[in-house]
Amino acid sequence: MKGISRNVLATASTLLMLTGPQVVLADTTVNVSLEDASEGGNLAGMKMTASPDTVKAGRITFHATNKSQALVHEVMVVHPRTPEASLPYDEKQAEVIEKRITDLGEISDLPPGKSGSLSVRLKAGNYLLICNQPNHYKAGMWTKFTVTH
Ligand SMILES: [Cu+2]
Repeated sequence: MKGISRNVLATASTLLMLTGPQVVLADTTVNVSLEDASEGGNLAGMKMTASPDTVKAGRITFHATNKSQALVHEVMVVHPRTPEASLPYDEKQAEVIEKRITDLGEISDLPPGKSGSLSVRLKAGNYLLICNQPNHYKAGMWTKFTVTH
C-alpha cells in the first residue's frame, strides 16, 4: 500500500512540474464579442461584451470576434482619466478623438465574421473597451473593463 501511494505522489509531482511553468506564463484571456443587428448596415443593437470583464493585473490577451453580418468593428483599449468621464468626442467625424485619449492598443478594422487578438500589460484600474468606427461609440459600442491588483 505504502509503495503504491508513494508512486502516485511521485507521478503527481512530476505532472505539477510539467504543468507548473505553463500556468505561470499563461496570459489572461478575455473574449470580446462585437455585435449588431445590421442586416442593412444600420446602427441597431450595437454591443460590445467582454468576458470576463474583471481580471488581475498583468499580461492580458483580448480575443475579439466580430459577429456582425455586415459591419466592420474594432476594439480599442482606453484608460480614461476618471471612470465617469465621457471620452472627448468629435461630433462631425462621429468618433472619439484618438489623439486626446490614452489608447493602450487596438484590434482595428475587423471585417464581419473575423477575429483578432491583442496582448497588453495592464495595471490595476478602470478601463474602457470601445469601437471607434464612425457612430459606433455613441451607438453604445463600448464596455467597462476592470483590472484588479
Ligand atoms: Cu463597431
